Amino acid sequence: MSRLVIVSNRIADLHSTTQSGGLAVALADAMRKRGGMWMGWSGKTVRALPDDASPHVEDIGKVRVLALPLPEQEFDDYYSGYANSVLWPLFHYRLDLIHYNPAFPEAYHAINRRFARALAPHLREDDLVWVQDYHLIPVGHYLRQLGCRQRLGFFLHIPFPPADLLEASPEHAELVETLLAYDVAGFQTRADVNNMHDYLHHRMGLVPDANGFVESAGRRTFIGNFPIGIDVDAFRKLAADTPGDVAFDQIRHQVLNRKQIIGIDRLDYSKGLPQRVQAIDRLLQQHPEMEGRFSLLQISPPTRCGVKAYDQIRTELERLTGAVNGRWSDFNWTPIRYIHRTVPRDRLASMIRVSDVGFVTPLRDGMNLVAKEFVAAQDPDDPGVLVLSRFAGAAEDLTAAVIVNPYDLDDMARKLHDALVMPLDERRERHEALIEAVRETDIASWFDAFLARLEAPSAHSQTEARL
Ligand code: ADQ
Repeated sequence: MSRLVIVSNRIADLHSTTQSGGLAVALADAMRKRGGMWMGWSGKTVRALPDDASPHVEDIGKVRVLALPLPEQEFDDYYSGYANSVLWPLFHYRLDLIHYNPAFPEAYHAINRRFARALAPHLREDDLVWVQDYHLIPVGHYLRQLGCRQRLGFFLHIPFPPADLLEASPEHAELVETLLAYDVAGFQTRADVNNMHDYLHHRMGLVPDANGFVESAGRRTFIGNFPIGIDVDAFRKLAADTPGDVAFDQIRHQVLNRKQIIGIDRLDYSKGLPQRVQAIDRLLQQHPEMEGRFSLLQISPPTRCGVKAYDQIRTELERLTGAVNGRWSDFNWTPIRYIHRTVPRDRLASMIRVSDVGFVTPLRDGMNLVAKEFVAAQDPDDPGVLVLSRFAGAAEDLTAAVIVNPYDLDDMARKLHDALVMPLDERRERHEALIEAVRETDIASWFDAFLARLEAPSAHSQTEARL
């Protein structure tokens, strides 16, 4: 078995199993079992650093960790700058929120070059290298420049936008070209793959063959979708254990005949949080009889603080929540409970299980693991209802959810009402189809399918085959 080398901006904590992010935990588990090498930013920035700085090397169990410190200013321009103020809004179709500065792409490339230079001397000939996400798109290209002939794969966790939008970036051509340095370029959904194909075809004259390969500069790159998922049984187990105070809250809701809607998202403008709060307001306007009959529990930890668009979305959400609560609350009921911090995973899972509706309404999302966590956590005998935005990648496979358009408040309010009063038979029927889909696209199948593709001989580039 070839050694697997993961490259990501952050390295998951391989010592601990109590982290908050589902994906980081799942990847760390897989690496602990399989063994391999993991390279990422060390979490530390320093004033100045030579271009060929070496990473700190540490063996944790079967995993060799390469932790790279990065220079302060360059890191800021790469991370808060290009990655999160240019690529994130651009790839989430939000051209209006792009904040561009020519220093950003420069730093982005400098950091990607640093990653490649620091990694190359540690690679073995038959390693499988798997680069994660939008922070590190050009790493593969720089590894190739250094003469690396290993099989290289890349997975994009966020959406890939249509060509017309991508072209708003001055660097669109080189971003796509650097993706073609990999043997496998993986995306979340069929829609993302179509967008990539469309760009290749209409902007570069490259047409993928019937097996999904595109050939450019003597290299064949497989382009395909690998929908990410969760560890269904682990999450289900986590959810089944209800802490006393969560159970008490559930009983209180039952006694008062009150349903609980739950929303869980980083406080990000892509998640459609203001629209969600406005939909609650619209529901109460359309159905005054629902006053006191439900509440929304919104859990949104802070994220990317210091980036202007994130500070703005926080202010907007707090203003809207205050306004809607002020308008509808009574002395013994508030329609929205809002928690602005990270919640331990076991607690989060049990809060999801005791909820009647999962309200997942991103304006655009690569996949959205919360939608899958909601399905996994439900009691199959008395399951809650998933209300899901059509613009979440998860909607491609979770077609048995109640699908909404987050830009259409009337549609959201109407369907949220349907979800709150949905009869048990229909809830069970939908849940059966949903849990099947969530199992089919779980984290193990994502991991295995990507690696199988990367290992497949057909994924080898012609250049490599000739050498
Ligand atoms: P995210 O944008 O972070 O991920 P998501 O897929 O929903 O979005 O994953 C968030 C994870 O964090 C979930 O496991 C959730 O339970 C957890 N989480 C959220 N709020 C929390 C809180 N308050 N406390 C504790 N845990 C919390 C990116 C892409 C997604 C893609 C994933 C994986 O934007 O589209 O699905 O990567 O590829």
